[in-house]
Amino acid sequence: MRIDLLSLFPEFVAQVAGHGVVGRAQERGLLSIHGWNPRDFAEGNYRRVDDRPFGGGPGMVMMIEPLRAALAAARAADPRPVRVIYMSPQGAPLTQAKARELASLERMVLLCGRYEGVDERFLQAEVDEELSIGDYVLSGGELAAAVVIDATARLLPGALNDAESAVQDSFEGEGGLLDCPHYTRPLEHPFGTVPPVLLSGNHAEIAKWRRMQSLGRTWLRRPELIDRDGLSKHDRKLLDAFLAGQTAGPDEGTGNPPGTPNP
Ligand code: 9D3
Repeated sequence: MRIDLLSLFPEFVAQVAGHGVVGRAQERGLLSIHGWNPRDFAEGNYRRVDDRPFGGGPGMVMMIEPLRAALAAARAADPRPVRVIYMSPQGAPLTQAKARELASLERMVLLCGRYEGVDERFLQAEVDEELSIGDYVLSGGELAAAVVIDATARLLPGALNDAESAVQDSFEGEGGLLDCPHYTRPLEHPFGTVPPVLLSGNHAEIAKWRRMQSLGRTWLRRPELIDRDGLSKHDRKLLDAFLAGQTAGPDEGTGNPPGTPNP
């Protein structure tokens, strides 16, 4: 996959994308990221990329021409058709399903706005879709583009190691439940004990406990992700057992999550 960034700070995004899974995907040749700075395509001594909004008001608006020229250069750098995405608070929310869709593309352009935004005529003429990463205010589209790149790159075939893929498969297979709690050494610590079931060696019981934790935490923390009536009979029993453990009284100081049987 090839990603072209249109940004006044393209090296900022490339920096974020140089580490971890995304960096490795680039090293493995699964992904290439190319930055284009509209400032390099701006005319005149001042190389203006923004101007005051018609109608007045605060802030500045990114001008059409530097963006148009930068996008034309990005398009011309590769013959394959490209999806042009504007990172914008007005966009559709990024979801895992959207990340999967984007990971299936051969190319995309991520346009990052600064100031108050981009001249609407450029968006109408050149942009295929707008994406937001959530309902909070950022200072520009660059961090949002980095999020899209991260979520997308890890879905490219070969980007993850076997261990990482196993985790991801189970997450996607669980239909969007939250993860269960995790523990590692030391076994004994002033902060609490480890749920005994995890030390039992009984893999069926461990899987059952983890599933119960995932169901219970999702129910408590993100109820909109779970449809109790849509659960299988088995899952409904696990959720009920979790919730019964919730109200069964103190955990006797173990600090274990609710639903963990005390020995
Ligand atoms: C304070 C400025 N706001 C005036 C009412 C509008 C505004 C303009 C530009 C708010 C944020 C931004 C910059 N944000 C992005 O470019 C952005 C973004 C975001 O802020 N939140 C979530 N997703 C995204 S994607 C791009």
